[in-house]
Amino acid sequence: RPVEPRVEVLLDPDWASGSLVEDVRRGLGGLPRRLPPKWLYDDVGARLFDEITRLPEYYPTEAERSILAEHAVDIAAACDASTLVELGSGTSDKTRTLLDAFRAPDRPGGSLRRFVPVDVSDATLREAASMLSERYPGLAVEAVVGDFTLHLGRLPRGDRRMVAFLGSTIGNFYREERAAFLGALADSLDTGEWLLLGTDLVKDEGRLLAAYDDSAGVTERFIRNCLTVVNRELGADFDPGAFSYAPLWDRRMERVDMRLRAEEDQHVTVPGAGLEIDVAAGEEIRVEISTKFRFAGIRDELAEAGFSVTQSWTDAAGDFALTLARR
Ligand code: AVJ
Repeated sequence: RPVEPRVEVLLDPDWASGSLVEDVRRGLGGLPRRLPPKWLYDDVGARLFDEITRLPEYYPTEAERSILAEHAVDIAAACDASTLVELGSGTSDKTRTLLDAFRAPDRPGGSLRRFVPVDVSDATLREAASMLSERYPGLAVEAVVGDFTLHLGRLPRGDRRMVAFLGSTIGNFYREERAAFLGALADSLDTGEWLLLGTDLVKDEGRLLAAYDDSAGVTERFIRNCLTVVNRELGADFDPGAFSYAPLWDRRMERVDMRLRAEEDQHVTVPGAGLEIDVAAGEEIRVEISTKFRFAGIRDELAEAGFSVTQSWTDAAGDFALTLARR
């Protein structure tokens, strides 16, 4: 009989609405207007993102998957972790490749004992957790419903852990946010514990822009969906059709910057946040950035936070990197 997974809930039920109100007040109330990308992922947004990962132009998902397929065994052999923590685990799709390698009976460091998936989506997490405890008998699955920007200090301790942060989600953070996040992550780990970081790499501008401005228009719908989320959750009256999608490659910061541009002057009320704003034609809302990395930068940022890089792997085309680092 499979062991039931343990699920610890660190998010209070009001978290989503509470922190959305703050983000909207601060981000849409001030200039330049901003909305944090975590509000892109309601049910509709999560489905659209899933669609993005299957677009011909969107290479990162497949690139990371191929690195894992090729090198999961090497990664498992290069570290002595007996607990795997995955931040933003979602459906734990790619994780299975890692788990297979870490669970192999002939793994040099011994078979993995525990898996800790962390995600904000309670339902997705429970489903993934029970699927995994059935698939890996003897593996202790201790799921955490939490926000990895808030709850790093409350992850289960003991055993030697490896934290996996995949998908280049770290690219969503601005430079200062990245430093704060990596610093907090380093603080939450003990000496000798591990980080496996997925990062998309700097490449040809044409391919980068195509990946975030696909011909089927899925990315545009995904980005514009944040206005629908604010309308629904906070009773706002954004007219999503009055905004156009304006992605750009910021050469200096080496990031794709996804923005919505107002096509006409508009007055918007957001009752749930006690906010009224005038958005002038041409004004932009910054919704998401996707930073692209270089090896030297990854190494330096990790070092600054207190990690030293052990090894990196890329896909055959050199599009994406997985970096193993030690606290
Ligand atoms: C989930 C943050 C990795 O930046 O590539 C994809 C999100 N946004 N297309 C990325 C995203 C638009 C994605 N991450």
